[in-house]
Amino acid sequence: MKVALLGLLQSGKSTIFASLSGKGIAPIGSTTIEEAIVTVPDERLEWLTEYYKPKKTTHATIDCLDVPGFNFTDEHGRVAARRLINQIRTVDMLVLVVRAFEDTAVPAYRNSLNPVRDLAELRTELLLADLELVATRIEKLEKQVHKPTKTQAHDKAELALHTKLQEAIEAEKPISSAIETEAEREMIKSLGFLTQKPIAVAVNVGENQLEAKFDFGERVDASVPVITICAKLEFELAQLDADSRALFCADLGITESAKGKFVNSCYSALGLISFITVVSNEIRAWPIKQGTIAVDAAGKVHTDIKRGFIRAETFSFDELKEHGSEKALKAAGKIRLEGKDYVVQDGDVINFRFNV
Ligand SMILES: Nc1nc2c(ncn2[C@@H]2O[C@H](COP(=O)(O)OP(=O)(O)O)[C@@H](O)[C@H]2O)c(=O)[nH]1
Ligand SMILES: [Mg+2]
Repeated sequence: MKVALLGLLQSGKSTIFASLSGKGIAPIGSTTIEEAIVTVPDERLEWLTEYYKPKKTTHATIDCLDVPGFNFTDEHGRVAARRLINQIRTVDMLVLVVRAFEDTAVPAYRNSLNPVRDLAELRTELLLADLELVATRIEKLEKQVHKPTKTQAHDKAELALHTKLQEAIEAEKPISSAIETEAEREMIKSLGFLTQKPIAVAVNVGENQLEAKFDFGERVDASVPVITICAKLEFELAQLDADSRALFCADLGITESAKGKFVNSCYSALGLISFITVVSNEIRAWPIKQGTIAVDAAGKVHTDIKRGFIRAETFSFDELKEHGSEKALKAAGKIRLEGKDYVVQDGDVINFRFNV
């Protein structure tokens, strides 16, 4: 899963990226996209590792991109932003970072601090970038549909779809709101429209705003996760060892790490949950879409397991923790044998039975 951190100049993306990845902070003015693998924290895996003592524990990971800040206030900045936007069309989702922290040492975008306006500007620019792509495609298709080629019927359908998408964007609606069928989704898949992707919003707050809640009103759909992070503080915390970090967090009243918030917002925006396998001395978490059935979950682990699927021996992590041991769990009848169509739940610990 690939996630891009996007935002206006100096909103704190690189600082957030550094605290998530443990890497250094990209210098201000950098023009290249940085990439890092972020481990998904999961307390359940720590507990299971303690219990089963496997040789290896494998966390899920998120591939994270730090995209240089956009500056739409001049032509040079707009050109640079457009180039960067076209480089991230294959990512799975966007985390839009907006600045809310006050600091006279860091110049504010458009000379004033205004997270609501900044988010609106960012989203408008993403719409414009998609509009440009739609317009180019329409221009090409309009020529193509008149030719009696094998693809003529498909070209006509695609032209109709793009015309609908253009109308949506002109009404300031994201592409995602205009897609109605799987066939439509398939037709535009390779174009990578940014406003078709799930988003989360990360508000970068000051140290005195840790408790602040941000409401973007109707500008942000209720389904979009909005999180607050104090990037500067998180970066400092990331430099400490685990014990001192825990002390500082307790002192500051921080109950959830920036990494935890960030990962949860991504899982929520993408509709992901995790199941866990404990096999051949390895404990591993597997992210899947909510609603995935057992046989497809098996396919994530190995195509052979999917093909030879017999049953999914399943229990929930919470129940194991509650009963204290697998033996007690079994005695309580909490270990289930599920079939192919069982809808996998978050925190299921699954042992797939299969033959090949
Ligand atoms: N006071 C304060 N400064 C911050 C915070 N986050 C970032 N900064 C500063 O803002 C500037 C821009 O941050 P950076 O992460 O490079 O922003 P980017 O352009 O979005 O990547 C740097 O000088 C940071 O030290 C924060 O939470 N509080
Ligand atoms: Mg940066």
